[in-house]
Amino acid sequence: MSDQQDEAIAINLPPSLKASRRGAIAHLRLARPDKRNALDDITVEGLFTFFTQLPAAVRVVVLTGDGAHFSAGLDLSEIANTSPLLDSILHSRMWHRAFEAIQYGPVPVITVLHGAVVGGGLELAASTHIRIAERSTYYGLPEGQRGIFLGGGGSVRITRLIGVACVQDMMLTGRTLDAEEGKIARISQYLVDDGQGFAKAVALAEKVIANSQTINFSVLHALPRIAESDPASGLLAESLMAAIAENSPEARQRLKDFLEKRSAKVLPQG
Ligand code: 1HE
Repeated sequence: MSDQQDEAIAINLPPSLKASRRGAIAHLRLARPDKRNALDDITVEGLFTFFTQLPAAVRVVVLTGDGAHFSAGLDLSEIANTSPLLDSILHSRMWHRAFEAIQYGPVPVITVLHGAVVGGGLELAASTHIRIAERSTYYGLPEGQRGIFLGGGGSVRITRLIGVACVQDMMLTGRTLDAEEGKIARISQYLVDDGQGFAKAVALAEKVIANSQTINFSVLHALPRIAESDPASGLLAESLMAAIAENSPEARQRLKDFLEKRSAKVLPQG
């Protein structure tokens, strides 16, 4: 990534989101640090716009938050006044639509976490594929204390990541997890020192880009659905996906390269 220039991405985004591209890596920033990257409607809609309008040249997205915190979650000022029940349902469904566009979007998303990763901020992070936590990171679900419930898919995605019991503890007691606890709980796959998250994300992004697009697609779209289906259907879907993948021209070439000793061996990483 180092010898390439940042380019603008021609997608119309709200001021709370900033996007740029360097080669095949897009960098999307939550850019509302004065409100601790609280997610208001315009930002959530902007996330949907971004992930549904990505240029084809983008093969991976790195998501970060400006300022001292990744995200303080839902912008509470937007729900402070009562609204008709249906509006609240549609509001939550709007979040679902945006985060679905991330989880089942066109490319893998690597998120760099730091500071508060709270409520809807954690729901956003949970809809991405790889999470790198810097040591300053802490996780909270203060919905319980605010008298509200999860609404951005956390009941499904966060419980699948860390289990119902852990989410219940966080919501009932207001417990926060620090970065190490979050790694043990499997919120983040990586834990790095403060300030190191972006470089780590770029290094991982380059590995992701080196894969075949068929494989990245299957890991994003087939794998989680197979994991959630009944075992018999899952096994059949796995066989179908395996056949599609291994008969792709990319796989043929990669297998030949390995057998003719042109590609790297699998060695432990230091
Ligand atoms: C906000 C929000 C917000 C900050 N909505 N405005 N989320 C929460 O319950 C977390 C609430 N926020 C906090 O606990 C703290 O702000 C932080 C620990 C994240 C950061 O503390 P700090 O001292 O750095 O900042 P601050 O002084 O608290 O906040 C700076 C400004 O951001 C301030 O506004 P200002 O006009 O007085 O400068 C805050 O009001 C504002 N701010 N967080 C609105 N969340 C789809 S359902 C999801 C449900 C949820 O996400 S519930 C979790 C909500």
